[in-house]
Amino acid sequence: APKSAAAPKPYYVTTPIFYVNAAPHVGHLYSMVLADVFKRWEVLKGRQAYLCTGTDEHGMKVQRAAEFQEVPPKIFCDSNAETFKDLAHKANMSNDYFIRTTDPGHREAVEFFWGRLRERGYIYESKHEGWYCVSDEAYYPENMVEKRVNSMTGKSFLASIETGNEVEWTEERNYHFRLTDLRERLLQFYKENPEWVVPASRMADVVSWVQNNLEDLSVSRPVSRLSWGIPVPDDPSQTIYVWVDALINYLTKAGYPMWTPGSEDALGWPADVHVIGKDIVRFHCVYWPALLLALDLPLPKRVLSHGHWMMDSRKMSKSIGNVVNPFFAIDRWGVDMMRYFMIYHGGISHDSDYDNSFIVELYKRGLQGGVGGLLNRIMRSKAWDARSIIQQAHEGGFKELEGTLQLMQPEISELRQATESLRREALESFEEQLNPGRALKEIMQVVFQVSKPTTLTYRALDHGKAREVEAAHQIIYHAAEALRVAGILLQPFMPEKSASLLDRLGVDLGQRTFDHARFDSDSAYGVSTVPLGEGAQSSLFPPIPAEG
Ligand code: ME8
Repeated sequence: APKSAAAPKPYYVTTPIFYVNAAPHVGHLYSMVLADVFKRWEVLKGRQAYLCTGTDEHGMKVQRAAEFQEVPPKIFCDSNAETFKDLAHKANMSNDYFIRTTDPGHREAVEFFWGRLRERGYIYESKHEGWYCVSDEAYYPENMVEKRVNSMTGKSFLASIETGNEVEWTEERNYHFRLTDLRERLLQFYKENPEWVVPASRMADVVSWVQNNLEDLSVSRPVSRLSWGIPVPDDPSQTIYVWVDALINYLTKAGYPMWTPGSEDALGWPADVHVIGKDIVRFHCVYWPALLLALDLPLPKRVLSHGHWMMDSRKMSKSIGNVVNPFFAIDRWGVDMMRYFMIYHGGISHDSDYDNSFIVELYKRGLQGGVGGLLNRIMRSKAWDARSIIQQAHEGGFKELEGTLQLMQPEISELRQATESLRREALESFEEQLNPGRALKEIMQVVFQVSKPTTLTYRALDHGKAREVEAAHQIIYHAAEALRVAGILLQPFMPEKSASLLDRLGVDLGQRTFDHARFDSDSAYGVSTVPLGEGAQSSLFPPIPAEG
C-alpha cells in the first residue's frame, strides 16, 4: 500500500556484529547500550524504531579459534553467539533482531549482493599478495607494516603499525572489488556530508585514506585457506571475505534483497545510525559506502564512532585479555547503574578509563544523592502534600511573592527555564550531535540545579514558617516538575529505575511520553502508586553494600 507522504520511515539503529572468537567485555556492552538508548529515545518520541545487534561468525579468526578448541566451527559459534545474546538480554537491550551471519537468510542476502556486484562489473579475478592480519581480518600495504618484538618471548614478528597485531604474507588468486573506481564518488559524498561521521574530526582520516591509500579490495580467499564462510556463488573454490559478509548484515535485517523499488525503507533502510567503535571506522566509512554506491543503494544516514574503554591505559581487548566481564559488572552494580555509568562516563571522541571507583562516585552523587534525594524531599515529607501543591499550581496558580520573598522570584524563574529548555537541549544532543552522554549530563544538570535552593526551602517548611509557605510551595512545584521531566527523559537510559521513579512520583503510565517532558504538562501526579516504604532497602537507590 502506498505510504502517506508524511509518515517517516521507521527509525533503524545498529551495533557492530561482534566476533564470536571470545567472550564479550564491557566495550561491547557500551556499543549495545548506546544503540539501545538511541532506539528507546525514538520510541519515547512515538516513532516506530528497529534495533539490530548480533554476531560475526565467519572468517579466519573464528575458524582458527574453533580449530584451537578442536570444536566444529558451527558448534563453536552456536555456543558463543548465545553468550552475546544473553548479554543483550541482561543489558535490557530492546533489540528487535539478533542477526548471526550463519543465518540462512543472511547468506541469501550476501549471495544476492555478490551477484549484483558481478553483474555490474565490480568484481574481477587476479593474483593477490600482501600482508594479512587475521586478528584484524584485513590486508595491510607494505608501508603500514613494521617489525616488532614480542616482550614475553623476545621473538620478532611483523605487525600492522595501526593495531600492533601480527601479519602474515599471503599470495593467492582471489576476487577483487573495484574500490578504486569509486574514489571520486566517495570523495564527493564526504564533501557533501561532512557530518556523516560523528565525531566529525574522524572524517579527515577517512578522506585522507581514500585519497592516498585506496586500492582494490580483495574480497575472497581460496577455500584451502578459508573454508569457514560463505562460498563465492558459482565458484566454490573461493570463500567470501568476512568483512563483505559482515557489513551486509545491516541490509539483511532491513529486508534486503526482497525490495521493490521504493520499498527499502519499510524496515528502516537506510539505517539512521550505525553505532561502531573507532577501531572499525575504515570498514564502515570507506568499504561500506563503496559497496552500497556500487549498487546504487541508499547510504546509512550517520555513523557514530565512539571511543574505547581502557584498562591500565590500554584498549580493553579480547586478545590482550585486560577485560571486564560485563555479566559480573551488571550483577554487581545493577543493569541501570551500568547503563548510566557507561553512557555518562563513556567517550565518543575520547577514550575512557574503566574504574569501579568512578561507578561508586557517579552513583552516590547523581542517583542516590541527586535523583533519590530530590524524590525523597518531594514525596516523603510530612510537612506538605505534593499532590495538593501540584493541584494548586494547575487550578489556582501561585500568588506573586511579597515583601522580601520577591527576591526569590528570579531564582524560581530560573528553575522553570532550566526544565523548559531541557527538552530542546536533549533533543539536539541526541539527534544532531548523536551524543546521548551529553543529553544525560544535561538532564542531571537540571536535577542538581533544582536540588540546591530546595534544601533551604524544605528546612523553612519543616519548621512551619507560615510566611514562607507560599514561596516554598512554588519551589516544591518546580522541583517536582523538574524531577518528573527528568524522569521521563531518563527512560531510554535507565528503563527500570526511571519507571520506578515515575511510579513513586505517581505519574500515570500514559503521561510518560516525550510530549509530557514539558513544564506544566501534567496536573494529576503527586501520589505515589507504590509504597514509598521505610528504610534503605526500599529506597529507589539504596546504599552500596560495603566491600566484603
Ligand atoms: O570488529 N571499547 O567485531 P569485534 C569500546 N566483527 N568499544 C569496544 C572495545 C573497547 N575497548 N572493544 C570492542 C568486529 N568494542 C567486527 C565488526 S560490523 C559489520 C563487524 C566494540 O568483536 C566497538 O563497537 O572486534 C568495536 O567497534 C566492536 O566492539 C568490535 O567488536
